[in-house]
Amino acid sequence: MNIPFFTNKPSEESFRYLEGNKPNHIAIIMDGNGRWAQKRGKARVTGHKEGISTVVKIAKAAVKCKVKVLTLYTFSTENWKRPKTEVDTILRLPKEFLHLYLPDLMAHNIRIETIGETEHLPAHTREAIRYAMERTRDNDGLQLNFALNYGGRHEIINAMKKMLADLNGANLSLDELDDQQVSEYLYTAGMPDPDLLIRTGGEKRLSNFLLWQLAYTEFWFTDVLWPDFSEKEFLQAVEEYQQRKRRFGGL
Ligand code: V0D
Repeated sequence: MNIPFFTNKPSEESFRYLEGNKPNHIAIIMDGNGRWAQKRGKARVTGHKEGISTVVKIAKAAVKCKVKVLTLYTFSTENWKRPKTEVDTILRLPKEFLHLYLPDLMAHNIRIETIGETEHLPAHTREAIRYAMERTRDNDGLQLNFALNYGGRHEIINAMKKMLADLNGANLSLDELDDQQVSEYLYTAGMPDPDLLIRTGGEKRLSNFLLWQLAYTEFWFTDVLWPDFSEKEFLQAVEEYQQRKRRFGGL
């Protein structure tokens, strides 16, 4: 069957059919980088480096689909448990990414933001991120969120602490506390909840990602490892999303 939304060969042309039930916010767990490298007899870090080129490819695909927010799980609070050399290399990737792709991001009007405990990252990583946000802050196309040193339960605890402080300081009253209020205390304040979550690399779990925000999100899983993930699979996920009916708990 030929589905009118996308042709097999992605081109600017094929996007004119993309309409209706479009996802505003897509979140991705970019898994399988280490395994991609190991399969080729290379060090795991080779896979992480390969993974940054997929990031820019998918960001551009999201721009084409007119997605407003793309949130990528880049470094979890659990990732500190990995071997030190692997962690050190990963923490240098933001700089490498910007060196290679900042002009491309600017040309596509992409704004970089981060969510997570970025203040606990090494100074050189924080500096690269600060520079990225500063340079792209006037871009009003796609918002590209990197979840860095992010953990979903930690985010909720952090929100609870801020809420309790506001409660004590009488800036918040118990009766006005509802789910919209809680959302305002999360890192994602002001953003729509993700419509679609994609996880590459074959695992089917959340791994502490966006626990609150994914309450009604549609999930899409693939065995494809992140360095092999391409516009083709991304469009397939978006298209399948467009054909799903969302009920938000209703009928
Ligand atoms: C490793 C595959 C881009 C998944 C992609 C510090 C894991 C490559 C960034 C990045 C990582 C972050 C902030 C920014 C610009 C780029 C990145 C990390 C890991 C963790 F402003 N890729 N990337 N950051 N990987």
